[in-house]
Amino acid sequence: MMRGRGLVNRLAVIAAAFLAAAPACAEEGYALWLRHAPLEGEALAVLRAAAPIVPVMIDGPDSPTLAIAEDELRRGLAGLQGYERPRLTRDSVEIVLSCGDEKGDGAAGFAIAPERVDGRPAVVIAAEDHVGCLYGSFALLRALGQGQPLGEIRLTEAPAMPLRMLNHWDNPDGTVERGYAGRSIIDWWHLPEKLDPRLIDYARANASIGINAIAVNNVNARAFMLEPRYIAKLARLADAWRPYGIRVFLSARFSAPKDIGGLATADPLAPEVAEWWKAKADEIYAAIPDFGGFLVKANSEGQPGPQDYGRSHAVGANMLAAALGDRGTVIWRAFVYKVDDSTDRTMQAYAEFQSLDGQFAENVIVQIKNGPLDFQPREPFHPLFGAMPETRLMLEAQITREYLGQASGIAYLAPLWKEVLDADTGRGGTVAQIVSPVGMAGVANVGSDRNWTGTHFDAANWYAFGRLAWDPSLTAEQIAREWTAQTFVRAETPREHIARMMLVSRETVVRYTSPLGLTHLMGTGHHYGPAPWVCDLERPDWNPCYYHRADRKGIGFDRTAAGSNALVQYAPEVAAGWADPATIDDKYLLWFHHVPWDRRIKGGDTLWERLTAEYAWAEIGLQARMRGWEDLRGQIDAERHAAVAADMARELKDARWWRDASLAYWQSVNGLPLPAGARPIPESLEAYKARTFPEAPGQ
Ligand code: GCW
Repeated sequence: MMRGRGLVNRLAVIAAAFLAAAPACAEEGYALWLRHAPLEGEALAVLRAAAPIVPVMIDGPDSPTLAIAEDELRRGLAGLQGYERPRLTRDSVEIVLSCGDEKGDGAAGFAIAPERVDGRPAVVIAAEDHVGCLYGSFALLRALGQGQPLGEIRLTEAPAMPLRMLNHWDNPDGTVERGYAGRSIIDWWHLPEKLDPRLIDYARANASIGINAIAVNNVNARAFMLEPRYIAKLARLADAWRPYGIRVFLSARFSAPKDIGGLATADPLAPEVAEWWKAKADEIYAAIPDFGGFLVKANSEGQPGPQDYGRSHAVGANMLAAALGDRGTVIWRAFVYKVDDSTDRTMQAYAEFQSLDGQFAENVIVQIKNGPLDFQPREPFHPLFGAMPETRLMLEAQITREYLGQASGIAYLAPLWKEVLDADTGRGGTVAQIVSPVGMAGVANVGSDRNWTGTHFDAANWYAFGRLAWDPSLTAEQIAREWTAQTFVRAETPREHIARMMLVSRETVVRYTSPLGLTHLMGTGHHYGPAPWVCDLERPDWNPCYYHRADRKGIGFDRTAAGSNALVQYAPEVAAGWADPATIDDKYLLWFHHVPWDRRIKGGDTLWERLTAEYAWAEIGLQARMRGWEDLRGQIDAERHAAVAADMARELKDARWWRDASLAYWQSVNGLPLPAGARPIPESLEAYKARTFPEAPGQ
């Protein structure tokens, strides 16, 4: 039965919506893509005529989730209609939410269609459960926000992946590992009594793009976050986010039974250890009945794990999985490499995990970074994708730009993630097809900065991550367009301009940091600027020299059969495509091959000429982008225009630094002159080497 509101009630709600929707005074980016800026021209006229501010009807029982959906629609419609005084007419289109069960996670998605309800025109958002209706409400606003007329919106969508997750690398003291947008948004000190309202806005933004799981703390985890006082804090977060369809996960430290449990061991085969985890899980579920489970970084970069007791990853993960039972999931990371292992680092995860295929419990997911190294500006896809058919595999992406300029400049990451998702593994499908039955996790890039992500354009990465986890077949271009329309500007010309600028931005970063398949050349620790000369760190695989292998004759890492033979970890047809330096796609050339400086490569230039050109193209591209942005002055609000212009200026400066320092170093190795006409390098190699950055964030 339709539950409508009485007229008086409706007017009261209209008034409240009207006040709540008072326009923000400055464009600081806080509203993200939920800005709902007034439509213009015909789109505005159509919406105003069709759907005066309020009419949202709920067909069926109410719930906190539906109250949110209703509120979002009201806010959104008010914003899109330019806060006009509402007008109810007999012909007003009503938005009807027809939402089935209160319980449910929205997995069945939603359908939106114009219909007649009780003889009146309506747009019906139908779903099997309330979260589905919430997703549908946001989808309706997204379509309207791009200027689609209300009566023409027909959508039927369901998420492609069950788990659409953010991994926070936030520490309980408020710092964020690899965080570049201020401090953690989670104030553990004042929880559980005080919940920052920002955490509700956070849930809104996440729900609007379909994110349904959040691991709240750093994978380099502190054991005390499993203590009762933290469980109470976590429960407060879970309660706040539940109506938004978001489940909480906790990063768990494998040695917790020893660290906080008073046991002498954390051996996964010791009965008292298994009992300790079981009791811990029971305690968590008593407080958080829908707790998602544990995310674990084990035996990686100094973290404890089952191998400390001679047990495999599978044994460790399964012990935790048994503690959770059918209540939750263990997400076990495959990001591992060892101090005492001289195998090519990019081969170590495969070497440790592939043979464990089929040994992991049903409620274990193995989470694999997009590439075999570590979130570099470009990597080939991880060879474990497709190589563990009996294991649930999930993709881990990094939204925070640890190796791509952090919160400086612009790098729109959807093209990077698409490159991986669309890669054909040669073993049962593309990466997207392999992970779709499970999910995707992204290392979050949000912090306490007013605009959430440090730069305005970094919000596009958060947005794009959610959209791709919802539907990996979306193109980077589509996502850039829809984000731009909702965030900056809807008009075709400037919108296309911005979308195009976004689309090339990551490639530009690749050009000046990691051209032609070079990788991991960033400064030690902070991972910001260039340091290809670093060769003497204790662990060989922390040195840029380990990766570029530049010598007088050539540069690049030979991963063919003559070298580390990393190629053998890929399906034969994939490996064949990369095996020959003459035919491999240039973007992976130096990842897989050591190539003489004077070798002529595709296009006819020598490697050295081409390398120097890559840096120059990046510089030219950035200059053109700055001019293009200048042309948008007046079409974007002044605050954000100025902030982005400053980001761009910083990136140009950094790209020159990357080019100058890198070329100075390569020349010191190969003794070659710069090609004729190249811009001279302003400082000496020694001067670049001497730069230090104690103030660099996120370490
Ligand atoms: O990229 C590296 C980072 C570490 C991080 C690690 C990981 C959380 O430099 O800061 O630690 O990856 O993914 O575990």
